[in-house]
Amino acid sequence: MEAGLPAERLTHSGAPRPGTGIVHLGLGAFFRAFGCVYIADAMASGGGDWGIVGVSLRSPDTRNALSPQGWAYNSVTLGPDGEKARVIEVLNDVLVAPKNPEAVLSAMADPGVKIVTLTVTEKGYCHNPATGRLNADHPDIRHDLEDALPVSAVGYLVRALQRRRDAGLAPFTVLTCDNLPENGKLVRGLVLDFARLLDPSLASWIEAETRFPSTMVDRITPATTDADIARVEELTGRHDAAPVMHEPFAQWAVEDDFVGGERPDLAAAGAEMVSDVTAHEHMKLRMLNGTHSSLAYTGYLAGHETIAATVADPVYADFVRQLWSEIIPTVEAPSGVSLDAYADALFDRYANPAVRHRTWQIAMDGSQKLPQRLLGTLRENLDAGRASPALYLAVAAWMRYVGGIDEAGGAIEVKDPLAAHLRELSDAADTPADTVAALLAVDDIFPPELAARLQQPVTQAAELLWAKGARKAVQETTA
Ligand code: CS2
Repeated sequence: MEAGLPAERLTHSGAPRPGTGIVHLGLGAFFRAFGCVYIADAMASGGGDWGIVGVSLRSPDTRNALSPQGWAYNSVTLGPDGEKARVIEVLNDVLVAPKNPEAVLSAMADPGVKIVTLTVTEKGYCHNPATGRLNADHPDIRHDLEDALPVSAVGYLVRALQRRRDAGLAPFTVLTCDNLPENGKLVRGLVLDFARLLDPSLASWIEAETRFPSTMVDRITPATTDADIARVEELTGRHDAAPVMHEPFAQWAVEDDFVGGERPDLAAAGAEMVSDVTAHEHMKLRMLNGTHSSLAYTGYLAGHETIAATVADPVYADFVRQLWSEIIPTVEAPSGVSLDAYADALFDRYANPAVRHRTWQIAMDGSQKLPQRLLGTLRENLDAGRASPALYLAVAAWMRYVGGIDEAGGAIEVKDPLAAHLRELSDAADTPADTVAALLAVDDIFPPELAARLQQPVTQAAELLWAKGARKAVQETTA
């Protein structure tokens, strides 16, 4: 490219657009780097009208960036030896829910739409992370029970299913792609909880007619930065206002349980269609997300900016291996998978220096992540009488992190729906033991019976962490 000349803008190629078969709620970078790519591949090989209408539940930024590009964007693979860009043209439109909830509901109630996919993050389900049940006191849920134009994902699902039932249409399949255990079952429970409060006959119809397959999704996708946008422009010669950046690896295991069997040919795109995804989900949530969060809190406190930088520190490389040795005894391997080989592959993925995945990004929303990433593993180890020093340290590091002050006395920008409450509890505590006691009492995260069993070992880890700092504590815990 000649310096000084503005780059040509990326636009839609003009290839015929498929009809819309999918509405996606929560159009973040992850789904554009993952689900959209699988669905583009599935259509390339098996055809079908599986174009996607994306919905942003909060901000108009993605819509504003993609609209002038005709909804096309680059999916950029961050290989250890270079970047490769591919244009994805699978979006037919992007809607901004708060601006036009009616348009979202009518898209979801369109007879051509067979599937609603979701990536709304853990907190987007408005549930109690400790129990997995709908939080009926959540302000968004209270709003959605009163008002036919919803704001929450669960509200959109139920109100759109209500329209379909009233119009005599079949329901859509609800395909959640968030990192929650048995995510299909979970969202089914939340949808039914909400529908029962709204209209019990609707709940019975949903229960009988709708399908909620569980899925395990995996592709590391750091947030796109301005520097990424500039590099992609250099790489492709065209300006893309919203590329997505991701590692080469991708894995999607999907329960093959769709309304009327209608779905894209995901297997042709490399997805594993299975009858029960629980083993895949447990393995991934505990071994990947569990270590991700552990590295994020302990690594951030030691000043490591990214996961790659964290595991390049030999002390942390040993720590993550120790974590896997504590986690693996609780994981049942999916058939044909070696958990040791899975851990080795994860290490290589973390170490990829081209993926600049910030510890701060992963540290976000810990209150919503801890139960499925760390606490289930800890409970099973406690039941079996197995020691888990590295996992206790990870929980203690989360407690230190949500206190909002780093080891050099600087402020931490803690992003979490419970941030203010956690900070208050932490500020009121004088010692590491007090901090641990106060935070373990938050029963949205820690069921009381588990909290009681965590008290002593997490306090011990916290005392080490407060006294020695994260890096030293990691080192001593691993030795
Ligand atoms: C990460 C995940 O941000 C996080 O909490 O642990 O987004 C992780 O990168 C993906 O689940 C990988 O598939």
